[in-house]
Amino acid sequence: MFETLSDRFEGILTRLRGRGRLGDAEVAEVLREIRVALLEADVSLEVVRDLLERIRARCSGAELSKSLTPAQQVIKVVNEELTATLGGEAFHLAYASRPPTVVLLAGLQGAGKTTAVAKLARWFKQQGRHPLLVGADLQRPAAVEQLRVLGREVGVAVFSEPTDPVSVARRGVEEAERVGRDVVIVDTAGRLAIDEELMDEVRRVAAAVQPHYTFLVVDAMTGQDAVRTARAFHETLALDGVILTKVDGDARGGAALSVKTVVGKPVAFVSTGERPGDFETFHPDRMASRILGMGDVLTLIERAERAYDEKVAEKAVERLRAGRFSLEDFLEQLQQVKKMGPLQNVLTMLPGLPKEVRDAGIDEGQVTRVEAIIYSMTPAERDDPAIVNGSRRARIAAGSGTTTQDVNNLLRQFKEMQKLMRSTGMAGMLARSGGRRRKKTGRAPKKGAGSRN
Ligand SMILES: Nc1nc2c(ncn2[C@@H]2O[C@H](COP(=O)(O)OP(=O)(O)OP(=O)(O)O)[C@@H](O)[C@H]2O)c(=O)[nH]1
Ligand SMILES: [Mg+2]
Repeated sequence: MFETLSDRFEGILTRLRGRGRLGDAEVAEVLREIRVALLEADVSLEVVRDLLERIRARCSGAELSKSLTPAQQVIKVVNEELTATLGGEAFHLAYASRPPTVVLLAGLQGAGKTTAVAKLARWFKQQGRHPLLVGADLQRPAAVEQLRVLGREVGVAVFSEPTDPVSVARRGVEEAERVGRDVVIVDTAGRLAIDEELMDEVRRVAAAVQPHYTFLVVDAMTGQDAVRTARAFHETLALDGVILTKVDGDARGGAALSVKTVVGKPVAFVSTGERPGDFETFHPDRMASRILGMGDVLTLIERAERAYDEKVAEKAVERLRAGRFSLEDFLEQLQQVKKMGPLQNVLTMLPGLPKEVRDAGIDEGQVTRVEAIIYSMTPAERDDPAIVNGSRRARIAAGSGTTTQDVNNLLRQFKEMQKLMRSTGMAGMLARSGGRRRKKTGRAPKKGAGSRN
């Protein structure tokens, strides 16, 4: 999501950086370009107007700071206003003082409700909660079974019975109370379009369980339709927020940017893929930075903290510092990074990554080949790749089912990487990102890749 918009913005901002003083004409030109970029990204007209007006007002006068260049000022203003448009603060979920906290998910057919129920359950588990899933979609015979499969995958129990949605939902909450679950997530039936029957059913379910949170699940790929759907649902079902799914597809981002302004409720979570872990809290500020090509370091650090094995990370940093980073360490790091999700997703979050590199993409098959090659090396070779001579190369290639060319490439790239790490001081970088995080959360630094030095 947001690729095209992000490319556009990068172009606009790069040109801007080359400028000195910005006159009214220049500001007007930049605003025009931003407008085109937003409309292309399928952002609703109303939102574009509103956003541009706020940027214009702030760029043409009062708050210009002396410490920033004109271009930096414009970028700062755009970043802040974009953040506001995306909802400002990240969604904060407050638990019911008397558990269970009841969460209801609604939405059109195929939007990703059932998948999101399971993902949300996993998210709650990571917050230390004990959810129960309730299958109140009795429309499709397979719907409850689908939920049970997903529930098993994330290790969360599912309650359902073949009665009617309202009674299932009510009894589901009672069951949670009985067995001491502190969160209940109710999955409901979808329809092809908004019709009275659908609204009526979901309204009755809501009335029966009085959810603390009602989230609408919408498919980001449907663009402005998603926003219209959200508005219609909000009129009958007092929403608390939106769960935007399939943002891993080629959605242009218009929905994410329009929901808050048009519906008045923020995007609370985004679903970024089909796997249970592809789900996260929506952070407007990070998203804005990502759109502006500033990367998304915080999300990356958070994911790294979740996925990284502390001991492995510690060892790697030690060895990096000592200039003893070997292919063995590299292999371990590769496996850690793979745990963070598809490499392509990780790549798009890196700040300042040249567009060509991002577009070239990562060939996951290539990663598997690299692993195979390292597995075929002896410990001594992994420790000191310089000893890998011609006959060793041939042996490694044969052992890994690759060619000597592949082995050569890896060894060359590894050597370049070692050089790069020495010159950029990777260890120092890790320490810095940890410092940022510390400040933000006010917690003592956690031990892990993101905060080690
Ligand atoms: N790529 C991608 N696919 C997703 C995402 N979320 C859901 N899907 C897929 O979308 C399809 C529909 O998801 P469901 O969770 O069954 O949708 P639903 O809203 O429960 O559908 P109904 O119960 O029929 O109304 C499934 O194939 C999911 O795997 C996502 O974030 N990214
Ligand atoms: Mg479903």
